[in-house]
Amino acid sequence: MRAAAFAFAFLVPVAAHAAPLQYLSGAGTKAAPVVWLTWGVLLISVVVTVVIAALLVGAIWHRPGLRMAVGERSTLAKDEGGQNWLWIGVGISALVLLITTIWTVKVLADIQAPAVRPAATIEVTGRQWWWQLRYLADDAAPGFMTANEIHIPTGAPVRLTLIGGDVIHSFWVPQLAGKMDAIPGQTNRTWIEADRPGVYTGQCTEYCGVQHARMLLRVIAQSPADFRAWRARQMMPASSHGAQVFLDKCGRCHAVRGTEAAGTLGPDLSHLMQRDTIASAALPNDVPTLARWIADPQGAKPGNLMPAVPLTDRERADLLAYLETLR
Ligand code: HEC
Ligand SMILES: [Cu+2]
Repeated sequence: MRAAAFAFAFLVPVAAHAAPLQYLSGAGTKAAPVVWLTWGVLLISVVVTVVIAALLVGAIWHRPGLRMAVGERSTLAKDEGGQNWLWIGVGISALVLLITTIWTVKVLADIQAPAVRPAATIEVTGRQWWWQLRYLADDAAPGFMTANEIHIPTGAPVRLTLIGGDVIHSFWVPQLAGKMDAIPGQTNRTWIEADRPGVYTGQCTEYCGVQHARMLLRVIAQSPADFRAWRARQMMPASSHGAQVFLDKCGRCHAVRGTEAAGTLGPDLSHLMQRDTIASAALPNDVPTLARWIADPQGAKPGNLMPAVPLTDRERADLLAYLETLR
């Protein structure tokens, strides 16, 4: 019992802290009631388990059959109080279940829709094996595309519409919101909100092929001013220096705004260098990693849908220099 209490008091928070996908702590108005519910149900479950274990041990100990087994004569008589105890047990169980059910339904209803108008709407398309992001145009800014790193302003809800681009994926950022599937041919709506700046890691939670495990995403919550600045930078046309190689070799799958490269099979690269990671948060975004990625995408993330494109040394160098300008 002491050991269990110790585990609860210390190990659970430690584990929650070390894990990249934390679900025992939240960071926003949507997450808060869910986290309370999680801890509440966890606690109730522990209490129920302990009570049942104690009753079971007590029952085994006091059972006449046990004494019989150790040599006494059976004293098993008609157990008069038994029926009452049965009903008390059923009543308590039903009450506990009812409380958790009502609590769950209430939380689901509370987080159904944001209380105020969302600050932005983002169409999130799950693809093998990355996330395509389309910020929809609103009064504040025109729309644009990006990938894998969802920037949001703090303290305001952000509406997400989820689509499956090829197979079924599932969107989950545990510190901000529960899971929701991204299904081809269907649009699911959810929302997220973060109350403090930070990077919240998410993960695809519906098995979707060989690189499912490396289909992460990151929600980057920024102060509203930082978010506006980021969004403004997204609107700048991408520099076109050295773009010819890119257009020839990569443009059928990747888009760079303001150029003829308009492919959609791979992530939009207009402001590639503004992302901290590539390949759905599987790799850091720096020049050596980009060079390795372009030379051997299959070595870096086996099975992903980008082929190695044959390039001369000169083309490779120009291409990398060009990618570095995509800020
Ligand atoms: C046949 C289509 C195709 C071609 C051609 C292609 N790519 Fe890709 N590329 C992809 C796909 C698909 C991904 C996403 C891989 C993943 O994360 O699973 C990707 C990912 C990337 C990424 C990581 C972007 C991010 O934010 O995660 C970079 C950088 C990139 N490609 C650069 C290039 C360059 C440079 C070329 C030309 C030499 C090129 N690609 C050619 C399909 C392609
Ligand atoms: Cu997936």
